[in-house]
Amino acid sequence: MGFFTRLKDALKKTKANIGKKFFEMFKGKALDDEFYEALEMALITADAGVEATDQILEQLKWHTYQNKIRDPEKARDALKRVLLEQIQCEFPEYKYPLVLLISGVNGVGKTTTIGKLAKNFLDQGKSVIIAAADTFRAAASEQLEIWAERAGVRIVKHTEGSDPAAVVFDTISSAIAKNTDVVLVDTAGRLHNKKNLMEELKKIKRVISRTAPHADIRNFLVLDATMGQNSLSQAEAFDDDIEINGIILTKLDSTAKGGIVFALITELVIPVVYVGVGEKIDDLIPFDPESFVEGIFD
Ligand SMILES: Nc1nc2c(ncn2[C@@H]2O[C@H](COP(=O)(O)OP(=O)(O)OP(=O)(O)O)[C@@H](O)[C@H]2O)c(=O)[nH]1
Ligand SMILES: [Mg+2]
Repeated sequence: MGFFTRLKDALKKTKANIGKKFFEMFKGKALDDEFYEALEMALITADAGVEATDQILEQLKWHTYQNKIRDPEKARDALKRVLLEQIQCEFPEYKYPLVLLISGVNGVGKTTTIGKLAKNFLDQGKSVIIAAADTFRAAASEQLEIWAERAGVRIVKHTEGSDPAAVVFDTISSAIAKNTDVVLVDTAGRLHNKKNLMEELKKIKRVISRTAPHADIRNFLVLDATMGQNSLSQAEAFDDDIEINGIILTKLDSTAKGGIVFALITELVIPVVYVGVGEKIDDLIPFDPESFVEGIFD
């Protein structure tokens, strides 16, 4: 199955929520206040957030006015264009060696995503090593080890309770020695308001830049799409502390509120890089704005 079909599948719930409303709205009615109210409601209930919703409405009004669109059928295409414009973001051009630091609050899907990323890079012919820098609990590195085995990549782990920055140091040293292309760093789930845990993450980040100064280093934040608007404050806090370059939005398949993508990109101005569309190793796809917009329409 191609990326688009899988994204479309994952967006079924969101589409049932938002797409159906779009369909009703565009059925032969006029582009009046009632129409715009219905659009506003559709976007807000899909968690697109007030800011993105306001901008989308304004853009659509402007667009239909400029192009003298009065027919709701034609407004549908205009809305597609406006929605697409709202979530434009470029997929990063990676350079190798590449280090991806993966962080996020508890249970959002960091470890699973690392497994999927490992497979993804392997499929592109890259060599991969994983740093088990969630030393908080023993089960964490065991879980990661299963993913590493599944993907068929190396993993560096220390004992429970050891310094995660030391795991990262060892992993990068091994990557340098073996000329490995990609280092994936799994970290413990942490609440963004826990100062000491955020300090630990900053330390990991410092160790990465010190030990891999010539690498392409990216800090990706994993957010759980089912958490809706809560993920915005998480992202802001992580961004303040470690400067986030990209978002991985997981569990898009488990929510009807995929509209969160609009809120994230509009309010944070951080690109969404990948979306998680299931629990299996191939269920991670590069974010493509066009497929996303197509996926929520009928
Ligand atoms: N449906 C669905 N489930 C997902 C996705 N990504 C992760 N999960 C599930 O989310 C749960 C938590 O995943 P983990 O990878 O353990 O999350 P984590 O962020 O590493 O958790 P901690 O290390 O405890 O902070 C697991 O049951 C995963 O299978 C996804 O894209 N879709
Ligand atoms: Mg984990």
